[in-house]
Amino acid sequence: MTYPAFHNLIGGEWLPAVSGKTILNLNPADHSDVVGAFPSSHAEDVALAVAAAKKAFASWRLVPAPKRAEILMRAGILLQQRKEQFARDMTREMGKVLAETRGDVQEAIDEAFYVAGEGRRLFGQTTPSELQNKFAMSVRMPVGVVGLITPWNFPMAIPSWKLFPALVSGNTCVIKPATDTPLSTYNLVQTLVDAGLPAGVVNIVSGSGSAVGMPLVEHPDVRAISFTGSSEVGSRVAQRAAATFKPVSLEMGGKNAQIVMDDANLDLALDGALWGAFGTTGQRCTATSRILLQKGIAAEFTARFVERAKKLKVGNGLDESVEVGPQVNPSQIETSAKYVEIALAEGAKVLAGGHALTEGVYAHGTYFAPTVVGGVTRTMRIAREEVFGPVVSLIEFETFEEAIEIANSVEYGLSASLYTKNVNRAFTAMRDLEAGITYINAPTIGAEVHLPFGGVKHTGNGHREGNGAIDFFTTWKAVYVDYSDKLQRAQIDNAE
Ligand code: UN1
Repeated sequence: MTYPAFHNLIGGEWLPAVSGKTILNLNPADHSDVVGAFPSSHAEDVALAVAAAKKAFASWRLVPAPKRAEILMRAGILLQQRKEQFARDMTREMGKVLAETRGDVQEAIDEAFYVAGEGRRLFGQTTPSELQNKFAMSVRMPVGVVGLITPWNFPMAIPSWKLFPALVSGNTCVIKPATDTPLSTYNLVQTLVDAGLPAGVVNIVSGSGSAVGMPLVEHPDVRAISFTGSSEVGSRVAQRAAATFKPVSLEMGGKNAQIVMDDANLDLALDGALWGAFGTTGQRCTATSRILLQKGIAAEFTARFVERAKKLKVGNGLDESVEVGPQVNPSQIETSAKYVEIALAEGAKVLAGGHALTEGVYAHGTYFAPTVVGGVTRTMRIAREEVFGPVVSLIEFETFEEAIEIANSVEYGLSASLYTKNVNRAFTAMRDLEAGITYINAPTIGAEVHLPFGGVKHTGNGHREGNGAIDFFTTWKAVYVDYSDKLQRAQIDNAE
């Protein structure tokens, strides 16, 4: 079988890894389908890319921000034209269904148009000086070369969340795509190049986290790191980056809860739970991983939810009738299976699924049946640890206060949702749920690009993507202009 070979993008040139080695990108729906060979890069490739980015920074930082933004605007228009092809490429390399990969490309388009507008809005402040005939202001400056490390579950949207705000702010970038899904990053960056991005402004280095990610984190000429991935790896990234005082933006795990109150619109709550738990095969940081059910509706909700979960059509995401695609790779299947086992050992019950699908049309892919685990209590591991697969736990509660307490009892805090018709409870939940994103009468997934995206506790370290990313990718400079023509000493000459 023949398949294309892709190279790293360094200083505007497509180059193989210095090692000459490659990693195969396989279709998770059918492992005999090879999407392409991508470079297996190492520290020496990272060094070349960082040097190219450093060189390009000298001129890119001087391009007026509205002009930088025009390139993003053109890239957004090109992405619209290429949406269908890029969605198909993404389904082939990542597995999620076409409707969702179209959504992923759409999120990059939305981000392009949103951030392009920011090119004329990189506002600073002006403020009175304490001295006469002196002017004071603050100006946003780019930070320099930034390193971007992105995950496989949103292979175009998440790179766009990082690349576009970094670029409009005047930074140059080295991006390491996830090993499972490099093609979508290539498609995105090729689009930026076609839109007029100068050589060296964005560089791609493909390879594993240890061989490429860590050298990028440790490189002395990289001024900031933006990482999306697991909390375990994020913690290592932050510790390594601390050695060179790099700011790090971390977006990590979740254990998101949907709370359903007795007074909720049950049909709506069921639709939301099904989409939140099994959309993207459960492989979103925002996925619904716990459904908290008030006693009065628990039995009916459980029966109807289980019935619908069992009916979901699992298969190749390129088939438009399929609702749930494969998991991205065998190790994700192992994690799902492991958590089912742990849940059973702790006394929970599998109400639907609970196993990999390996027969017939599933034989060549990595499929896991949509899984509902019932009888879960808040202390079980399945109720506290991130699974990142199509596995959801049902937990029952008596009172609203108890529901909030259970929702908040995990170490993560990305997304949370409450279904109720009671406005007082809705506002209490908006205040008290420990989550960076909170939904009322909507599922835990579906954040829009122009709001802050990120979480509290072990989900993040305080930074936000979306509305907030430019704060990370710029640094403030305070500027004073004295037009008095004499030495004026602050805190001294103007003192009483
Ligand atoms: C992620 O789960 O990694 O809010 C990102 C959402 C999407 C982004 C998810 N817009 O579900």
